[in-house]
Amino acid sequence: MNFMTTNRTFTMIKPDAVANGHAGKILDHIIQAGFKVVALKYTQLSNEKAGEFYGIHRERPFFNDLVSFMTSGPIYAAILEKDNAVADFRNIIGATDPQKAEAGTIRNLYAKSIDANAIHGSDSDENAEIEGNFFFGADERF
Ligand code: 3AN
Repeated sequence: MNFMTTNRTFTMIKPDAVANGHAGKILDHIIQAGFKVVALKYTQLSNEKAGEFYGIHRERPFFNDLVSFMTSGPIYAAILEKDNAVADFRNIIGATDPQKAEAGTIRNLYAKSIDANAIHGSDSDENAEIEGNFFFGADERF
């Protein structure tokens, strides 16, 4: 097991949350929950990059909508550090469908729908490392 990755996760504050002016509050929520921001980037995904990032969902009916949505405006991408980062972060963002997200979670507070759901969080240590490397070069993450 790699010590560095077990304590890290990857997130994107999605275009809906950025467009609605929620990025600052969401970042503060994350920091207040005990996560340290170890890499941060404001960027907009191309169709190609979004398709690659969500490649696992390519055959799903919502794939095209997901790519259009994720390329519709700028996002914040970040690598976060905390003990038990992946699971703890999934807990503070809440369920994929904001209607099902527990009160006080980021999706409950800031998301409107299952596609425009404000935030992404890696679902495993392995994906956290892949996704972090996808957005950040070796000189941008420490
Ligand atoms: P999560 O982001 O909670 O890990 P995933 O990885 O299953 O969820 O799905 C990736 C993204 O695809 C979600 N964040 C959401 O934007 C979108 N998505 C997932 N399931 C659906 C669905 N049934 N309908 C529309 N969009 C979906």
